[in-house]
Amino acid sequence: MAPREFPTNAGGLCQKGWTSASLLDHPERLTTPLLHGSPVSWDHALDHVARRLTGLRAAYGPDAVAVFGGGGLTNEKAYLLGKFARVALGTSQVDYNGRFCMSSAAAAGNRAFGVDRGLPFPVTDLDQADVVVLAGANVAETMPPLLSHLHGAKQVVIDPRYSATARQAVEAGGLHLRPAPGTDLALALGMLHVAVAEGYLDRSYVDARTTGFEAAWRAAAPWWPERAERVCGVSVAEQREVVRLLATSARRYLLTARGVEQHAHGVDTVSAWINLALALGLPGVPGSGFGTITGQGNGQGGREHGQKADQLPGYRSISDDAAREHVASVWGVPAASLPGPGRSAVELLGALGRPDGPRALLVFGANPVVSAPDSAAVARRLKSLDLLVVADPFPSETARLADVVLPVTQWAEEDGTMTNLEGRVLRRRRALAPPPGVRTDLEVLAGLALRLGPRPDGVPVPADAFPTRPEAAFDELRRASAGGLADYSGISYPRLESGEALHWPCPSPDHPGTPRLFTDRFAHPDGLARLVPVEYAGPAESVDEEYPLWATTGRVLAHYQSGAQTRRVAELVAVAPGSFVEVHPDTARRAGLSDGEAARVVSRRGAALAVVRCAPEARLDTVFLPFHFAAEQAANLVTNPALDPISRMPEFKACAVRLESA
Ligand SMILES: Nc1nc2c(c(=O)[nH]1)N[C@H]1C(S)=C(S)[C@@H](COP(=O)(O)OP(=O)(O)OC[C@H]3O[C@@H](n4cnc5c(=O)[nH]c(N)nc54)[C@H](O)[C@@H]3O)O[C@H]1N2
Ligand SMILES: Nc1nc2c(c(=O)[nH]1)N[C@H]1C(S)=C(S)[C@@H](COP(=O)(O)OP(=O)(O)OC[C@H]3O[C@@H](n4cnc5c(=O)[nH]c(N)nc54)[C@H](O)[C@@H]3O)O[C@H]1N2
Ligand SMILES: [Mo]
Repeated sequence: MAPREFPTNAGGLCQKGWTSASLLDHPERLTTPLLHGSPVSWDHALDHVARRLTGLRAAYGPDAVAVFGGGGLTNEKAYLLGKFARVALGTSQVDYNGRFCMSSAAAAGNRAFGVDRGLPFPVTDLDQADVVVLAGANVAETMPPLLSHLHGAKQVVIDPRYSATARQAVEAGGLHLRPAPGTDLALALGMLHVAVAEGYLDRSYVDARTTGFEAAWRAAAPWWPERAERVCGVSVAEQREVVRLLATSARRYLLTARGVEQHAHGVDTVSAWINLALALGLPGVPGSGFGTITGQGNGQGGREHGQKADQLPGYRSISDDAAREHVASVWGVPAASLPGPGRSAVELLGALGRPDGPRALLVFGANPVVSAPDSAAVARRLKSLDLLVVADPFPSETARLADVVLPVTQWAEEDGTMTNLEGRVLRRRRALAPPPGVRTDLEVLAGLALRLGPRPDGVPVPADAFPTRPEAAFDELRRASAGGLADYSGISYPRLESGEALHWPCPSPDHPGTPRLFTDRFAHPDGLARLVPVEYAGPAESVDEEYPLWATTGRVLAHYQSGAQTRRVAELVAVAPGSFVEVHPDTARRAGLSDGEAARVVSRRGAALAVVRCAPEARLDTVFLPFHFAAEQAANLVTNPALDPISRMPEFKACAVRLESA
């Protein structure tokens, strides 16, 4: 399908898309492997890595070697990376940066609906919406093509900042609700209270399609909207107005993103919003719905194929015996040889180099020195490793700490598939020849597997276990996913190339795929969605005299993620040259600062440098920092590595800080 006909973004590309072509022949592009900073041949580099890995494995056992993947990797890479960890290395220690990204929405979606797919409906359904509530989603900057699907709707934006999304909503006659960071759970409880107290509960939907309402209501009953207002700062009138809009409009949607999730209680917070959606009868009803906006290039597919510590392909659990049997049979190894669940991303990074932790780390598609919380501690742990290997097209901050850097291809230079927020599998075609000297991630994995030799435990690894042809990897992924929640077995390269729009589950070659989930039943065995009772707890740390302000972090239009790529594009750097701290002018003045001055944002972990950007619409108690910048400007020098107990997602969106003049 020509990009222009593509329905999700109607051929639209954001600024990053237009300029990313300049990264393909960028002067800083890595084109030769590096060993301790010096260029070496591929054979030399891979031999060295394999020798060190086998040595560490022999001395300390397979869990001494860890793997860190990325949600930007294609499905084929994510699949083979997880398999490489479990089969070639035999380690349980594999996780990925998607843990930072959507894991709280995934966990809440699984427990409410029995399956986790960002949008259980095509994004074009939003075109007909009467009202769309966006909680913690700054789509005007993070997914601009989505805005074109919202133009017909009244928009309600729930965000502590007056974000670009909030601004365009208000200018179009919509609403902006401004809770303090980390207090959405109280707000959602207050709004559920309003829904029930004011007679908006959709009783027939709740009875027919859900279970758990009574317990969820018992938890929300003490949350009079006045009490919610005291905690989150959103007025009773605004709570009532939004509940009324959601309850009385014909076509209504509630969408969440990272602002709701990246908290120490992110899963319960997403659940609180889902409870409200269920009480009002949104999910699985044509013309209405609940959804989560995905993030990374392959945010959805990246979490389905087994690069997550607790998962096997097809969105299976690594602790489930039947799942282990199935996947082991596809892999040609005994199920008992598959390791159990490993450490989650932040815990894995925190364990590196500790006596009980991994001594070597292989990184594919992540830049945790910039993107992980409490990043100074992460850099220290990486430096304490016996061996750090980074595969990347660019010398990222993480690659700069590596013993061995492996130069790999990037998006336009290779074939593969990605799965978008609608669960739709997209074929990505090679458009350009890679620079001489670089290899694909699949070639790197195959080259390492070959050199690792037999496993110490004698488990034979099939000779063709690591195909380098993306289609061969995909065909194996299809078999591994067959029968799982994310069943790709009916999806093939020829079907995708013929232009079919295929959304998983697609269990057979003649199955049309599933653009809309939940229309008849939810994915739990009884077909019912679950409301989950949730309690408000608030951020993991508190503000006090020393650290009187909340800092929240996020994105700007011009930069992508850790900035490893976008900070190298001159046009983007011209637009957004460095970090800033968005702050109310009175709050800045109280700290002795004014617009344009250099500030230090100090937390209990460390300090980041940022230029003051005064925003009269900001909350007095909250500042915002983008996380795209590195070195002394890195927002993650201040963030709190506190984890959600279920998803193990870190609290990027709320930590206590003070401002100082720099
Ligand atoms: N330009 C650009 N686009 C991107 C990316 C990028 O780096 N740059 N990254 C991609 C990726 S991986 C992702 S995950 C997505 C993320 O997409 P979004 O989730 O839209 O992006 P964020 O800026 O992280 O967070 C969204 C908003 O949450 C708000 N927020 C903070 N705390 C709270 C809270 O407690 N409650 C509520 N309701 N809101 C809160 C922030 O103020 C922010 O405006 O974007 C994707 N698109
Ligand atoms: N404070 C704060 N921190 C955050 C967030 C936040 O909102 N606030 N958001 C979090 C979120 S949602 C996310 S998704 C993470 C993402 O953060 P990161 O893990 O840092 O993600 P990227 O910057 O995309 O890093 C990807 C790296 O992989 C390289 N790369 C690109 N394509 C390929 C490939 O095909 N193969 C290989 N081997 N390498 C490739 C890139 O050059 C880059 O160096 O950051 C998280 N960190
Ligand atoms: Mo993300």
